Amino acid sequence: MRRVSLTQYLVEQERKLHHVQPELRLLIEVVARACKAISHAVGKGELADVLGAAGTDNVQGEAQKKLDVISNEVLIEANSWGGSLAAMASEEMDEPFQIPNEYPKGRYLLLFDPLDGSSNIDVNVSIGTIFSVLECPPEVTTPDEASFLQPGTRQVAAGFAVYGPSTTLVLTVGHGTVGFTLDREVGSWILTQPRIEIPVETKEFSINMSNARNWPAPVKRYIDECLAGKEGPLGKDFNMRWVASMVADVYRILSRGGVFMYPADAKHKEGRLRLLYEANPMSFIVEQAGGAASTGTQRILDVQPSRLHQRIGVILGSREEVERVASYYAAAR
Ligand code: AFP
Repeated sequence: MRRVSLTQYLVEQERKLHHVQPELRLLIEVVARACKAISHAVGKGELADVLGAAGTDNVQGEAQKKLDVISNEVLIEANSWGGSLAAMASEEMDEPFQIPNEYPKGRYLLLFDPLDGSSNIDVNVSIGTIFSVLECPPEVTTPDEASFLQPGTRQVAAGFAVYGPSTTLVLTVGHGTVGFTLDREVGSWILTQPRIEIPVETKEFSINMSNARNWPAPVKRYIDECLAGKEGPLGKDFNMRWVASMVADVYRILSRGGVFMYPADAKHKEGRLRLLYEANPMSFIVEQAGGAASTGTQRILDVQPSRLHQRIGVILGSREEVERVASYYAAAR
């Protein structure tokens, strides 16, 4: 089999399809390189004293882990000097990060969740990094929060890395979704899934069942029907998985189908997941793989963000099931 590296893949996209500009290619390569460094730190674990709490809270009042802070620093440092970016925004930082004056500014905005699945860091379960790329509005020289408040349809690239049994990188530049695996000895990302397609229907659902008492009626209806199995209205037995790292749950859905749900509910009124750092990039990736992503009442990618750290309800994965859940929301209105 011909081994295609990330660089080669991006150069080929640039040459054949002209939809990856050199500036965007450099940006994606730098993010992927930072993910390698984070993967390395994650892999060392206890040996490098990177586990445990950092002793600080992020803007959302969540206790930060040492690896949250390290991953954020790695991404900021790696992406400050390349000249592709106008600014960055991170789930772990209150305000947008401005590119230091000593470096040239570029046309893109980078958003990231440096280490998704923090609760899994100390227990050696898969975690990851999620990123999204937008164009900086043309008239803006010093991007502020408003510059980042663009609907997910405006993303020019999105991806995520999973630090699991193998280290993988899923990427879309708006022309399908592809996957790479890190060859750890060589230090190179190799294209291992040239075309990811989510099966249209599924028999697997992914939700935190401990929130059941708080769910809205349409979600309760759908999960009750899944649990009813062959004898129920859906006529098939379902399986359930919940890793509590969105990167790992979405990776599984990209590999073998399924539906992932973290809806807005009575406890998480706006939803639990972050629109700009989690929901938008994952929805872009899932749609590009033939799946669907909805809040229950609206396509996620069409949502106009109102705040940088906004949260939102998320239902994504196999198209048929996402549409079924959305139809239950419509019926309940
Ligand atoms: P963190 O990034 O704050 O660790 O949260 C992980 C996450 O945003 C997402 O990756 C999981 O799907 C979800 O939260 C898990 O939430 P619960 O702990 O409520 O199940």
